[in-house]
Amino acid sequence: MIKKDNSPIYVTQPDMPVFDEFVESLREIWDSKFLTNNGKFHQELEKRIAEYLKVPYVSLFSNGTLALITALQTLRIQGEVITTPFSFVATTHSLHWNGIKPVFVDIEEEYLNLDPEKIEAAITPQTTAILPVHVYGRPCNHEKIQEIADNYGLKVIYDAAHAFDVNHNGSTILDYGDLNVLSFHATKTFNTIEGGAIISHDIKTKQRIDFLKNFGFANETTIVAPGINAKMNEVQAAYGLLQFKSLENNRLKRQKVWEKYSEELKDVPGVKIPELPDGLSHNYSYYPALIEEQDYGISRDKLYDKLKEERILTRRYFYPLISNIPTYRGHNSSKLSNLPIANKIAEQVLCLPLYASLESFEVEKIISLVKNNVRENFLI
Ligand code: T4K
Repeated sequence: MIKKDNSPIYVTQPDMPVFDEFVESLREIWDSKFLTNNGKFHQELEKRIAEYLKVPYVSLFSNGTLALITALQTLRIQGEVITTPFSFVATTHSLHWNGIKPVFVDIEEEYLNLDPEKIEAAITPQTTAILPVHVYGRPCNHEKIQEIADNYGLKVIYDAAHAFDVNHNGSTILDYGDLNVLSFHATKTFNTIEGGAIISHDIKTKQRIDFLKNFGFANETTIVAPGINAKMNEVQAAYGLLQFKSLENNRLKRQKVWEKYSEELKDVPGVKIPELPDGLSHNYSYYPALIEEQDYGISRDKLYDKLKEERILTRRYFYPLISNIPTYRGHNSSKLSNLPIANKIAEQVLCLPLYASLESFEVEKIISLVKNNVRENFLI
């Protein structure tokens, strides 16, 4: 069966607010003639997000990448930073834009996050911070990471781009570390078209973040740092506020798709679904499946192509591995021998479509194609 209008099934689709309500907000912004620079909608959105996520301070940004770059500047991070190669390129690019050397450490096979057991061996006198990523919203081993950071006097900035509304053992994972960075890009479970935020734990830090994202202005005539322009505008903020109306409902819809995939794919030879840790209240933002060619019969890339032929546009998040792209592959820590697990996972991972408006016939179609490929190859 093909999608009704023959359009492709994307890996993700934005959750949209009600159009007429967005038009109403636009009218209000239009009439106010206040379009950006900490306007009414911006202030309200910071407040709403802080309440919803139960975090102390939120600073909104025009996108997650500028938020990451600014988070590093906020804490004056320099020298070397330990990070994971298994992420979206923006994680390491944020170091590059600050003149910081990334030092890649391998990931855990089970959770796909930075392996804390391997961090200490990568620390040098130049190391100033750790930049882990909660990949697909799966929490890092924060206790162990914090213990190492405390022992060596390092800062911890979490790239929490995928971790909006994820709680572990009853509290938000945005409590971990010194700063947390969120992305509100259109493909995220909470989106402001483009957007992002830094979550901080005290008002002084929030103030510094807010100066840095506004050219370094502390007031009309005082410029305290060479800040950048990374402000979220009123249209984005108004759009974000409308998302709260459907957040919970959309999460439940994604959970249903997640559970259906997991139930149907759990016994398919060569398809491994990384489990979620106990005690997790998840946002169900991505559905990574690991395709093991030997048992599945065809490679991950062949499956990707076959699904594409059927207009199902899955994504290989995160391939290529950041450490293998030309900008970073010259680093010592980028060697294959240093990152065997990340390299293996990057060759196997395929993210299946997952979003609230994905229809059940579409889910069925994806499942049956994934199942049929293995049957065809082994003639079972
Ligand atoms: N850290 C991490 C760990 C991240 O994953 C990201 C971003 C960042 C930092 C940086 O945050 P931002 O600066 O982006 O706020 C997408 C997103 O652009 C990117 O935000 C995201 N991670 C990354 C994982 O995914 P692409 O290059 O895969 O996007 P694109 O345009 O190919 O879209 C993916 C699919 O979504 C397409 O198949 C079509 C569909 N789509 C996309 C857009 C933009 C829609 O249906 N509607 C849309 O408006 O990077």
